[in-house]
Amino acid sequence: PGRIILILGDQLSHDLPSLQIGDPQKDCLLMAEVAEEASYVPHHKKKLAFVFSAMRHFADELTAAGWNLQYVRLNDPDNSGSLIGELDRALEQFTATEVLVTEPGEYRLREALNTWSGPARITMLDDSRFLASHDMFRSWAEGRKQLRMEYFYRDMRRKTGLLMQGDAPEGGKWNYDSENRKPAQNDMFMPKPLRCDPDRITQDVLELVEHRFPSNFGRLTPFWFAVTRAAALKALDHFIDAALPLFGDYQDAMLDGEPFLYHSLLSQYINIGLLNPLEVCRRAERAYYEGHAPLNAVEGFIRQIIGWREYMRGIYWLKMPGYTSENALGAGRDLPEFYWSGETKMACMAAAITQTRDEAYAHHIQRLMVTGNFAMLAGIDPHQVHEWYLAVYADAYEWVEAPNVIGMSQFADGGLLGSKPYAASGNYINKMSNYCTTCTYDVKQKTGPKACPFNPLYWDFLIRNREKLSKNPRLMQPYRTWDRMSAEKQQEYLISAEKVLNSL
Ligand code: FAD
Ligand code: DLZ
Ligand code: SF4
Repeated sequence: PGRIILILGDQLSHDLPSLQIGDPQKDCLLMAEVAEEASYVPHHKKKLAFVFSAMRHFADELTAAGWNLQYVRLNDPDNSGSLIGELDRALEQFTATEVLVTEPGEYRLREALNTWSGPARITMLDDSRFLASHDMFRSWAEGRKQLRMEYFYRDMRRKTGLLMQGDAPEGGKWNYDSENRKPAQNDMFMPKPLRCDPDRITQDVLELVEHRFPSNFGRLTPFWFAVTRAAALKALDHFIDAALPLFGDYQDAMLDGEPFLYHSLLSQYINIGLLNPLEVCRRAERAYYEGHAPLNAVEGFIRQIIGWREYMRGIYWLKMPGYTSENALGAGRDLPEFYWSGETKMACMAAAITQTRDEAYAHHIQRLMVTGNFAMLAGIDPHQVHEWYLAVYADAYEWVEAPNVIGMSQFADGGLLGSKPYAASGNYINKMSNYCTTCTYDVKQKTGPKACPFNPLYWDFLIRNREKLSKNPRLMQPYRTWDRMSAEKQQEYLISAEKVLNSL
């Protein structure tokens, strides 16, 4: 008897370890669309359609390649609703003594498989699509007083040889971020992301999602994501040609009406398995050596993938379980309703949220410095913030989302991931975007009913958390500034902040 090879919805890679060692003559593949995965958070409609359509296309490719594959659709009458249930059901049909699975990306699912008491032995394989294994990350982290991405990143550069000249980094520096902070202008020529037309399979899935999840967040159509590896490769080529050269310069910029700027929009394809992260980096590196894109762009892009992305995964597995309920600052306010409706007079927030609703996408600085920054300043319960991010983005899986939200954006892990909270007043948003020019609020006003809400909230946040944050060397300066303010000015800030908070 052969084995059952379970393939999860974000394991759509032909070089997946379990497929590499599987035997198409003997083994049976199992893929299942299940209610449990589709609703552990109320996923954005576009995300659901993306996952199901990509799963169906991948299943067809595997069948065409000669595999014996059992595919369970969400609406199949016998669908048990969970991956474990589908595994049990498959084992009733096939006599198999072994189940093979590539390690799931999320702790929840790994636990469910590890504690499964079904009639076969489970073999779990390391996910070779990541550069750093759990052991490697753990031994890197052990014995360090502080974990900092930059040092981990350098090791990943050495390990991959990306942008290396022998032992030295290309160009003499490891990091060219200081060149990557230009604000964008409205009259710039903007590349548009590659749009794919939905085929028959995708159209079926769109109907399914509309029918089964009518009240989930997000606009389902127009739906233009790539859902096959071939199309995702085209999206990669398009990004390299059209946007990579200016990716670095405008990486931190935000512009009203331009949701994508020079970003790659590749995260959902990488995370679901259609593109391999290392192949994406090699492609970008080639563009540098061919003289198509400058070093600051290519280094910055590669750092996000072999640096941040891998680092986030390492932190996740180091700290789970428990990481998603961390709340170092004791924040407890409910997530405001406008995170779902977009109905707020704050122009920057409205732009980030409506774009998230329409595209299941926002770029990094919007996630970090607009919606994330606001939630932290307002003292929103980090677990609710985490669940929102996990639901609304097409690229969101807990292993990468949680460290970004709990750690980087909310400082809820108390500084494990970042050396200081990413807290900023309206001034930062004004510098990096043009949102303030059309906003009801005035970014220059510090207090009072017309003042940009980020301004009083910034100070209120620092004062609210003074005991926990004032010893942070990187926050000495703002606390000194506060202490030099007149008592009257301080009072105005706190009263304005209270009014903002009461209105949420
Ligand atoms: P680009 O700007 O083109 O970057 C290139 C690639 O680098 C991305 O495709 C991605 O693979 C990688 N990358 C960049 N930054 C990060 C990062 N901080 N962590 C991990 N990978 C990174 N990314 C996710 O993939 N899933 C998430 O659920 C997610 N949630 C986030 C939540 C918050 C609060 C924040 C601040 C960031 C989050 N990120 C997440 C990271 C980042 O915002 C997205 O990876 C990026 O916006 C995806 O768009 P892009 O492909 O156009 O990225
Ligand atoms: C995200 C997702 C969704 C929406 N649906 C499914 C599904 O029906 N079947 C499946 O196998 N996987 C799905 N996924 C992806 C899983 O949630 C993902 O594999 C785990 O969270 C581990 O990262
Ligand atoms: Fe956002 Fe404040 Fe600028 Fe309005 S004024 S767009 S709320 S930063």
